[in-house]
Amino acid sequence: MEECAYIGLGTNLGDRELNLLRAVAELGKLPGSRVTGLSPFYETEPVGGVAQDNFYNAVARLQTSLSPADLLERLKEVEVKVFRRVPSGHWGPRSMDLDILLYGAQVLSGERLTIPHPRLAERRFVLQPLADLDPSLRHPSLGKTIAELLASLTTDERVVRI
Ligand code: PH2
Ligand code: MG
Ligand code: MG
Repeated sequence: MEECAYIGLGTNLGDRELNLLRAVAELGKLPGSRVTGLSPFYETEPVGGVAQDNFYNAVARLQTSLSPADLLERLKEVEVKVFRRVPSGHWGPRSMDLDILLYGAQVLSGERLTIPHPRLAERRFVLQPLADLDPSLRHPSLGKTIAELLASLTTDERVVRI
């Protein structure tokens, strides 16, 4: 069965725009998957207290027959093999971070994978590009739309469309 998944992309090392473009191309090559939407790219202030360079963030929509666990495994493989991502400490700089934000209306919480992404609702750098793709999309456990979550954010982290 196919599902519609939303993947968050983030990079703050190397050529950030090229990294995003390469990551989208890699998503399109995943088995049983095709990219059906891509948000604008944003330059965003780092969130989480680690002093580091600004990120470029975007969100891609992926129609996929991969299960959540298989999709996660494939995304990790792209991070490591294509982007040579190395451990940089919790929330440190990264050449590419690929996170499953939503997977259809599924809600699951395991040791390796929690869907929806647990910090989705707090992050402007995720909500803004998600809203660009579909503002009426509903968060399956909070019951609010992406547009509502974005409107209720109280933080003012800078998110600039490039
Ligand atoms: N990712 C993090 C931590 N902080 N900040 C921004 N602006 N963009 C990110 O993608 C990001 C972050 C951990 O995954
Ligand atoms: Mg992340
Ligand atoms: Mg990640």
